[in-house]
Amino acid sequence: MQFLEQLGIQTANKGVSTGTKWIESNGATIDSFSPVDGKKIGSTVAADKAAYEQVINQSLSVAKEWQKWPAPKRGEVVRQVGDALRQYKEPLGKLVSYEMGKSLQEGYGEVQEMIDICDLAVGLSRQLFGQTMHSERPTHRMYEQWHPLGIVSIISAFNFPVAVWSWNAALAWICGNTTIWKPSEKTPLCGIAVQKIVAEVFAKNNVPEGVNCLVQGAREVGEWMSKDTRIPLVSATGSTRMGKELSATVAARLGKSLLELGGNNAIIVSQHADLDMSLIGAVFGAVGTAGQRCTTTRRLIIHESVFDTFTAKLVKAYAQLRIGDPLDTKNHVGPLIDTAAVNMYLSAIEQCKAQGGKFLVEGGVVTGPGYESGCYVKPCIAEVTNDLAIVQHETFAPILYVMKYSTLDEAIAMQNGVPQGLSSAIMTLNLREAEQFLSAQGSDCGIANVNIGTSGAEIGGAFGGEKETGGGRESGSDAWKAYMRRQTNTINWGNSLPLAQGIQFDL
Ligand code: UN1
Repeated sequence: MQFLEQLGIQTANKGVSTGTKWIESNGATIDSFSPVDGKKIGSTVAADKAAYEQVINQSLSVAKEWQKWPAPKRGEVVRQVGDALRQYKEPLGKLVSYEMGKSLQEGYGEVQEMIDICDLAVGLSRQLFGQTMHSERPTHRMYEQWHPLGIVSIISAFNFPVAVWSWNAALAWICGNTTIWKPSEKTPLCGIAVQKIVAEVFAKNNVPEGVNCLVQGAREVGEWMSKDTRIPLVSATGSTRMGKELSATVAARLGKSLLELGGNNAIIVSQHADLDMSLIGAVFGAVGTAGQRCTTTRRLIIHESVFDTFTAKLVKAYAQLRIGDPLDTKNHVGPLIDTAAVNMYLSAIEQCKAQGGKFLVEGGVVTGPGYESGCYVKPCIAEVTNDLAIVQHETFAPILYVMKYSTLDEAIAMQNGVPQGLSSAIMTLNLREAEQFLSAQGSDCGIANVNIGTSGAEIGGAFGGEKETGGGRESGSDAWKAYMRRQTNTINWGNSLPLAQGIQFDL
């Protein structure tokens, strides 16, 4: 396949790198199979402890030097990374689509998201602002400044195999940190492709070897990182279960973690909604990325007066969905990541039925020519109540739960009545409803939208959520502060030393 060649992906690829150098490792072989056609794309090698140590030591040895680069100079390098990603958008988008299974449109969208964060980071590199305060003492000045942390490790998930890494990496670099990336072991080749693109830009700019590192591996490598006191910040995307373990380990050494975990996102469809517009938001939210986004719409909370009309529209729209090869732009829905995910989808459907869910659109595995990988499933819709155990749980698959409400208070309570708190939306043309949803007593999520679905957040806003979503914020707004340490400075430019709080201490 031409895109693999363009990206320098081979049949066998080393998996540990400090930039331009690729390090030998005796770790396990990680094979990458495409969920699109079940074929093996290539393989890589996980880091063993020695290779991991080599990476950490190299990264540590250059951290101080990189910090001395003025932030706008680091930003200039990130600007060039963005340009390189523009050049590689087509092959990289195709690899994302082929290795992960999302539609080609979404594969390109993911690379676009990388380009967008680079642009944002370039501007930010001149805006790492601290505040100044007025001192209570005469001839004193107070201000705060932001310093780099050191090494930032980034653990990313298969569903956004490149974009979420870039949100972290682009900001971490302009903030003066080095990064060590552990991509998902389900999408390792995306990591290799990106490593090569960035290495070329970094080398051209004489960025020290070790600022951008790659460490392939499974859970074990993540554990090394969480225990490693040389890594001040571990940023991780994945399941709530993983996040709970990782954050406990990082907290035990008083390190920082930045978590982006599960969502159980709902759209409230009010009787005052534009139903045609709501339909697009709901269907894309539920079936985009085959239901494998953290921001996927998992629940629709529909006003009882429009429930039948809206669910009829949904059922009709689902009948038109084309499931198949995501690289063929005629298709809407690609495969799930692997057959383990298919089994979880099937088990969730079983549990939903056993708990009383009534299917309006039946699910099931798609078989036949073109579906040999066994990873293609039918997006389905079940009518439920919010309290069902399966509805409270995030299943990474295109299963949409619909439920009825009669008052907005009740709808908001249902929207908030799950353990997760990532994204939420209301479809309404009624100002009072919209504002109530956005008020402090409204949605409890990190993201709350009006007349937009739950997925597809832009890079400029802070991304993340509350409760079991983990509380972290990445990408825009002031999320950069997570990658720096704050220092408060008080300077006395007078000729006496008055103490704060009026304390007298004379010698
Ligand atoms: C994720 O699913 O982990 O808002 C990230 C969105 C995308 C990012 C999703 N911009 O759907």
